[in-house]
Amino acid sequence: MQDDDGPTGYQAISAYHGEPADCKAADGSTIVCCLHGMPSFPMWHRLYIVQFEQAMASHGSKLGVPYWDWTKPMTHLPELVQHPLFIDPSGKKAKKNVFYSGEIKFEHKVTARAVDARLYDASKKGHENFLLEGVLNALEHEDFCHFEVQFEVAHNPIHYLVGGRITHSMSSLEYTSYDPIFFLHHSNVERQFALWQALQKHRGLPTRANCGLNLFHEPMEPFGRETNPIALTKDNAKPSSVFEYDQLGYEYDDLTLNGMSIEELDNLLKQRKSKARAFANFRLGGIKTSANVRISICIPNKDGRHSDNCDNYAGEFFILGGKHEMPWHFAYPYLYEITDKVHALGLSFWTQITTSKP
Ligand code: CUO
Repeated sequence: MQDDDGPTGYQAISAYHGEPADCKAADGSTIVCCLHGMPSFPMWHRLYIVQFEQAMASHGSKLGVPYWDWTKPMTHLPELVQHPLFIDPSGKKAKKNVFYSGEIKFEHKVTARAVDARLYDASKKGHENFLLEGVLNALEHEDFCHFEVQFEVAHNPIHYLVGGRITHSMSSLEYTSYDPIFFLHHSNVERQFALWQALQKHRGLPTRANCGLNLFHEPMEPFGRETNPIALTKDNAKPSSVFEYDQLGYEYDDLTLNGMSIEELDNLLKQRKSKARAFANFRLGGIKTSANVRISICIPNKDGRHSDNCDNYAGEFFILGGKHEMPWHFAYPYLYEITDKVHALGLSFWTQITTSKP
């Protein structure tokens, strides 16, 4: 597939998500086609994994796209993507590992990674693993639109922390899909969406969206175009067509999170929700770049209006963006949990606190 420069080759499939930009914004500007910062994010990326899997199948693969469950403890990237060469067991010869990097042929570049230690440190912190916490805070939402915002932001750190500050890497919206680890990451993100849908069924609640409905009956680009060689994604290009993924011809071997079954997860989420909690609340919009947002809690002075005490780190989250991104602005708030920090600072939940971005 990497050697094929045709419509089901690696270059063409990677370009569906990123550069060369091939879609138009409402104002006529040219943008990349992937949808971020809006309720169709889960459906666009679901279809994209199907596109990749079908393209692999057209080259003779009988495998599904492997998923990387990054909520589990880890000390390195998945073995599959780690090494530039592997030993072919049949011929005992060293062969190029196609999951190690991807060419970006139109720019004569190759993807690279600069893994940030925070990726591995996260899983050393037990229940404070922010990667797992982010997903739990998404799964607890019982309506699609609030879930979607949390879910999307929870997936951003993997991009940011794997790619680092390298342009042709996972951390750039325009080039992320050229690194093969992207597909392992998004296969898992897709599995998390399926998990939320399974949880919703278990809760007796809808698995479809309750917002953004105007978006859902228009084919997503570029899947809906005549030039798409994969009939399955071309015929199901509308977001409304991809909620039931079994109709797209795949299933998961495992719908657990960090070893927890749907029932166990449901119980854990109920427990978490039964306690008093504090959240920092953000209305996020695109800034045409990726970003690492650090949160500090400011404790107000006696006047209740000013603060000389803002040096209280409360956490961080990540944005994935790029200069050719679609203009976006979440219609629902992003909620970052700061309950433990509020307790640690000895504040009551009734203290008026503010957050600042230093
Ligand atoms: Cu489009 Cu992770 O969302 O790349």
